Amino acid sequence: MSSQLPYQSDSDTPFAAPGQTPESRADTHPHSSILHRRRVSCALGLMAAFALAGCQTPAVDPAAASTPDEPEPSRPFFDNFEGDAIDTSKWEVATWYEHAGQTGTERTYIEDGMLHLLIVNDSEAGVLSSAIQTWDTFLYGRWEARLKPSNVSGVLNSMYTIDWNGGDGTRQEIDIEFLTYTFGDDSAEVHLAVHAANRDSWNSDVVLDFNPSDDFHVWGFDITPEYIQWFVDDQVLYTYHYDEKPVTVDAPYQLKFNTRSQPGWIRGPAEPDVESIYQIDWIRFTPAAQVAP
Ligand SMILES: [Ca+2]
Repeated sequence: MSSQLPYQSDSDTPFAAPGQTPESRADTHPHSSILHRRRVSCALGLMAAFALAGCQTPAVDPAAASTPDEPEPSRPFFDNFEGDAIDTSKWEVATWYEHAGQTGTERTYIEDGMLHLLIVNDSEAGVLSSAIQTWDTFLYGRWEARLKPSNVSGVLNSMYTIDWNGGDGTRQEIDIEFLTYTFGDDSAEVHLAVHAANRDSWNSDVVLDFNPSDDFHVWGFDITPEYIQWFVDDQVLYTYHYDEKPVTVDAPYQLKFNTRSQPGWIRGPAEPDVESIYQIDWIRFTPAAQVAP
């Protein structure tokens, strides 16, 4: 089931902190070299993606890391969120104000091998939220994350791509968004969307026969030169063909998770002082050419 909704981009709110570029990119940083191969569905399209991407080899020298102008689309990415702290060579942890909430490192942390993103409607301080985004940029390939959204009604938990680039990007964006007010007994919706600056948005609410906050599932999307395909575990949720839709994704982007709240669309804020926790066990990017058939 799908429906057209008003523009609801995860990047639709300006980032207010002076001098900060929240969707910024790093100049140098190390890379994960872990590569996993699984699942399939679009090997031919992904092979084409690889051809278009120029068949670059993965970077192994931090000094050769990407810049905003030179994405390295064949580089894999993986984080299992082990240890005591977020790997800040891979991730920029948000500390700015976005989407009507104040993000902060104290609400963005690792515990029991999971990334935790906490949001609370603090009765004194207002909405205190959290967000994290890759330093690196990516293009065609498969994103997968084993995650479990919060069960607190009135918040949004997201996994999305964004070409922000300090405000100068295309703002092309691919979304998976969990609106927790839709969660019920063995039922829910997941909101899928594609946005870009100066383009109409596309949105779809896919009805699920389970509650995503009951257990961990692997959520993700394939991004190819021809289409985007969202999935949960081995189930395809939607295939978005560019030739039938308003936005084509063709620019490098960062991968971001956040949790936020607002009235209206998200039906927030949540009950005062109730902590909402979004957990992510691991995340992986498999470049197009390395997705197993
Ligand atoms: Ca983990």
